[in-house]
Amino acid sequence: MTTITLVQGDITRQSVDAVVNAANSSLLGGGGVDGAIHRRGGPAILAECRKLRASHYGKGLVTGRAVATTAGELDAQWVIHTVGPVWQGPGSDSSLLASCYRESLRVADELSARTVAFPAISTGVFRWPMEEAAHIAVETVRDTEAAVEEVRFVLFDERAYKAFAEQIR
Ligand code: AR6
Repeated sequence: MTTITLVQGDITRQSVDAVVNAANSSLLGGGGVDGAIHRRGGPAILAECRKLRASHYGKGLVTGRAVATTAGELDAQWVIHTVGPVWQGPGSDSSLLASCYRESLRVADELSARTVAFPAISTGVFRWPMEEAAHIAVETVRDTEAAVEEVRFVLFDERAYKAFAEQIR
């Protein structure tokens, strides 16, 4: 059974087996968590992402899917890159956001990762409303059968932390 924990802070400072990155389909970096992970993790992560683009992921990573690379200099073994959906307003398809959590856990299980840190996927540049994103994140992790022992949601600010805390009460 997977235990859910919450931390307010910077995901690049966590000691875990796998850190999940809220990437974009290019896999070649960006702002937000993605920028922070590549900055602190160093060039080894981008080098592996480029190899993925040159092999199985020629067109990039599809929204809702996940793929792992080294974690470079982070205090983790792997970064699991996933691409969240962009908020399109009310009626946006939340199944793609749920898929990010499910697919990341599937990849984590394949790697035998026991501890996995997630950011609040899609709630920054991709604009998904925090309360709804927190609900989808927690519900999906709860409903997913995984061998992962700990899912740690790492929330950047108090607003995000409170939204997730509301979901695990
Ligand atoms: N640790 C934990 N959470 C963070 C950190 C951090 N160091 N930095 C930001 N957050 P975002 P998205 C929070 O924009 O919405 C990138 O350019 C942030 O406050 O990183 O999925 C990618 O390349 C927010 O709550 O990801 C894509 O193009 C959450 O992480 C695009 O942004 C997610 O914000 C992905 O957008």
